[in-house]
Amino acid sequence: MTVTEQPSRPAQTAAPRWQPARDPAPLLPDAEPYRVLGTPAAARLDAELMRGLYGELVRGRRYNQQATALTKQGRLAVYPSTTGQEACEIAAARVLREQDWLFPSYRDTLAAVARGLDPVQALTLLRGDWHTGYDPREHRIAPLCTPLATQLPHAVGLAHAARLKGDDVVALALVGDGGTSEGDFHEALNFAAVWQAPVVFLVQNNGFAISVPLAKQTAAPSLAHKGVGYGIPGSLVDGNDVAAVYEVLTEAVERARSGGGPTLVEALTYRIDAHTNADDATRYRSAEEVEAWRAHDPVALLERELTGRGWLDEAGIEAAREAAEEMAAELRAAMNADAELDPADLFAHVFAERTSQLREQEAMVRAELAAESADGPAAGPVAGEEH
Ligand SMILES: Cc1ncc(C[n+]2csc(CCOP(=O)(O)OP(=O)(O)O)c2C)c(N)n1
Ligand SMILES: [Mg+2]
Repeated sequence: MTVTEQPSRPAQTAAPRWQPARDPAPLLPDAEPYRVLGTPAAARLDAELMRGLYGELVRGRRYNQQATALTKQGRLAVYPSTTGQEACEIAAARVLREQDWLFPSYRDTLAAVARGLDPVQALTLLRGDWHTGYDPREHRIAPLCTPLATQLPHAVGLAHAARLKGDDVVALALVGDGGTSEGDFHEALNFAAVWQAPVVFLVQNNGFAISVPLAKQTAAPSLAHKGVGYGIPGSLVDGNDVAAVYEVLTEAVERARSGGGPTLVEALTYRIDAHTNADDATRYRSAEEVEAWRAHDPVALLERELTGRGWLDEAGIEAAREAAEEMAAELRAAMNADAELDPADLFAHVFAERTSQLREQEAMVRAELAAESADGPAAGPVAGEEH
């Protein structure tokens, strides 16, 4: 006797239908990362746009080298380099309009610089000089975010609010592979999808979260697949192919702008340098692995394509290098000047009303500074503080 034949059971009603509300197939990323450079698709590229991106990549590479050198000279406290990841950084900055917002992580000073921020301002936080170092509203660049993935819900909130107000604003948020394991990643993607917020998430999968390789970070088929669970299209792209990243992000930004909702883009790339200057990457990865990725270098990939097509010549390469050298020289000079800092600023911009703990800490710092100074107290009362 089958279960349905049992006489004591009530008449069987039709099982409630629960079907996926949406067909997941269109949300799935392709199996292979999208590429343009070195493929027939490169023939339809805009030569002028690509030459511009090439100049920015060369400048970006030089910026990474210079900032790293500044850590060795004691002029920068810490620098998380994006050497090898320049294509993602540059493309992310370039696909946005002026009114849009960029939400960077600590690694993404280059994206901020490519969006037009003064490199010295971009490095202020990493130099340990001041809070953000720039006015986020002026540049439409959120503060560089050190707590992993917390920039993502902020991006969603800003994008959703702009949409409610009828403002034409897209938010593009950058996050690392490790950041996708954070609760904030989940919350941000879920809200973004439910609200259809105009936001683009760009995961720079550079293979590692400090020393933790991706295989120990996730069992997902790819990070782009994570979008499907939220109802967000996932897209996989070669993160060292600037033409491909530019195209995929442009499409995602346009979709967001036209009311089509969020996109999750996973860019496959590699962190050529250590996590920061304080890290020794040889302890957890092989020289062979690094060399293999050096052979897939974003600057070289584009250079090869452009010179092969006759879109870039030696003079063009030289001009890009000279412009990059000029930027590096300016950055060196600016960073070699000592910043004038008031230690009391540490306490001045944390809360609208200072807490008793902050007041105690401030008094402690003042006392220490006074003790160190032969001339007596180091600083007067802080503006706005009641004494
Ligand atoms: C909430 C939080 N937990 C831990 C850390 C310490 N931490 C700093 S960077 C990092 C690795 C992040 O890796 P990933 O997201 O892949 O970014 P990448 O540094 O590779 O760009 C960790 C664990 C942090 N900053 N914030
Ligand atoms: Mg990483």
